[in-house]
Amino acid sequence: MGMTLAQKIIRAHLVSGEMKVGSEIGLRIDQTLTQDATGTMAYLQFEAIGTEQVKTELSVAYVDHNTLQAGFENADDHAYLRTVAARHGVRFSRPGNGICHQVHLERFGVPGKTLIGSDSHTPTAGGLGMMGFGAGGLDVAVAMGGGAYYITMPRIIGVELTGHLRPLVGAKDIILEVLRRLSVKGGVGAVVEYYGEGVGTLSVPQRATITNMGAELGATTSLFPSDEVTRAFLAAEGREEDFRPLSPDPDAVYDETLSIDLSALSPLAACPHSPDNVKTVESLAGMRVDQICIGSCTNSSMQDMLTVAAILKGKTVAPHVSLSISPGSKQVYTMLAACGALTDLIDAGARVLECACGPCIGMGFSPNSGGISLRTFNRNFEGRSGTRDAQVYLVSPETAAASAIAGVLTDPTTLGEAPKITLPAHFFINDNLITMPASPEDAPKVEVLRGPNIKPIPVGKVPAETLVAPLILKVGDNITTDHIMPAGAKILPYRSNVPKLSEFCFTVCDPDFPERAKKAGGGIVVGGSNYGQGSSREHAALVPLYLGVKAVVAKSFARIHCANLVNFGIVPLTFRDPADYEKLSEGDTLELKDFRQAVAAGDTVMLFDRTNGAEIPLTLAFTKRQREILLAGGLLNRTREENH
Ligand code: MIC
Ligand code: SF4
Repeated sequence: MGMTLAQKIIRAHLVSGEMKVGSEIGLRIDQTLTQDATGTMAYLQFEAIGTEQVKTELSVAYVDHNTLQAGFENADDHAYLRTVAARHGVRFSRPGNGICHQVHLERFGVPGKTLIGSDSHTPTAGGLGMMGFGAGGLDVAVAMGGGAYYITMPRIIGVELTGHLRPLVGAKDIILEVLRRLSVKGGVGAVVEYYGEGVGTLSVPQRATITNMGAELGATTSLFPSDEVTRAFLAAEGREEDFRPLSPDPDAVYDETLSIDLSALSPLAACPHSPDNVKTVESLAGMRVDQICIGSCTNSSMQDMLTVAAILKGKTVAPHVSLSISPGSKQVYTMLAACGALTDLIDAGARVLECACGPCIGMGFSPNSGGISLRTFNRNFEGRSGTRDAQVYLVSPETAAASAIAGVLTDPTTLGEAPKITLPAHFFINDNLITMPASPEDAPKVEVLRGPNIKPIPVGKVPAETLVAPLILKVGDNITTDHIMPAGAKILPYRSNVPKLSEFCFTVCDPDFPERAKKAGGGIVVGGSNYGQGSSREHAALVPLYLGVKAVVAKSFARIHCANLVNFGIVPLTFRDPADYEKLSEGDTLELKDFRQAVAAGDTVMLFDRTNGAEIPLTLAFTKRQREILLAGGLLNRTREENH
């Protein structure tokens, strides 16, 4: 039986387990990346593990998230990252060099290799035929130390692309169509693999827009083949030697398939507050908009920026609209300047920002109260923009640019002729903002700088014999890590200061949660389905751990968050019968008898609600490895035990 491309790359990197859908496999990791908002924790953990030099082929530490320096915290963290990277064999991408996923695609991604990153959009690399996974910082730390990365062997969803996009319809519209069909849960447990004659019509950055937002499907990762388009991209980056052709076998068998005729697609928009709440732009056209943001790791390539510049050239942004543009990397930014397109953007009234995540993570540019913001980003979760009652719509750069001029949501295909853009055959290459690490001989002499904002990491505890704890919070379906541990310009500076961060935990759902949790000395959280979707931030586990959360009971969990809970010794439990969710109320006292025994070996544990007498069976779906981690009080404890 033929294999899909994902299966081939997995087979080539398999270090443990069986390639049977649903069973745990361990993968050898060739490259790692971190970004600053998750990187400080990742390197603190790497230091705690005690490995001197990274054992990967390549590891890069990026600074792209916490770039507004409204106090000393972010700058201190940057200095820590710069020095800890130099000390341990990690390349350092300085602030100003760009967004991790865009820069990694340009300068480091290699078809057929594996990459894990402490950021959920690491699957962007799938646009190059590289298998990228988002992971918690601790998993990245372990991989930097040469350890395997564990996932559940995914099923493969094959997406066949036929035809070609009409002018002014973008790659964003393709992935919004996939999201419309599959939903934010549709990719859970799966790799989404693209194939078919339509693939060859898409550039690498367009493919990367699509694989990037596979994260919003809940997918383990997404993948495109590596073909002549990939070769041309790598050649333009001066790295043709990294090219190798990769494709699925002609008789590859997919577990599920769907087919998209690119020629039939029209511009789409994901409406508030979920990336799968997709409607046609045509059906929403005419809606007044207040703000438009173009950029983010999803849509900030040279191709995107040139398209936007061509649409804006000679025009003016509507008087009531504020337009921000963040190019994805220094490479894109300098090329825009060199070809004059930057002038067109500035002249039209765009507020051009530095090449970083910026508004995507609420690092500035929050909309006005109740404001309508169109964004070319990948997430429109409630409150993420920094304005709680803002209404965020996710759209293509084409739609964003057309709407910026009109001042109302506008279908770009109604503009007439598509502007012609020409991409340079050779990109501008200057890696001067990537600092090489010290040599292994000089590394011990590097002083690692730690500012006062860096506080110790909380350590997990072993599960109680019998757990008796209050139900301190009950939430609904699709709770994101932005609900659990909000981000934004005010909170992100505390990513290496868990005690301070804890003041904001779950405040999007309930402003009193941190106080209540502290008073109760911790407890149990109950959630609905797809609990913990979204980002890879392990702070969504670390901070609840700090507040004393012992277990989370949910209908189902998102992959990365579930792994993070286990890594920090918080036990994720699922309802055997989802209807039992209704039987539990906030404030109830819950009892889990023989809890430790169940974590060690059981597949079921009975939850007894002492307040109303309900008895509810819960499932523990853990592998032997995960049970060992939980019994050790977390992965850090276990890895240290193994190393000493
Ligand atoms: C995000 O897009 O939510 C982030 C910010 O990039 C996160 C990482 C983080 O919380 O630092 C992600 O996607 O993993
Ligand atoms: Fe940065 Fe936004 Fe991409 Fe996250 S989704 S890495 S915040 S640009």
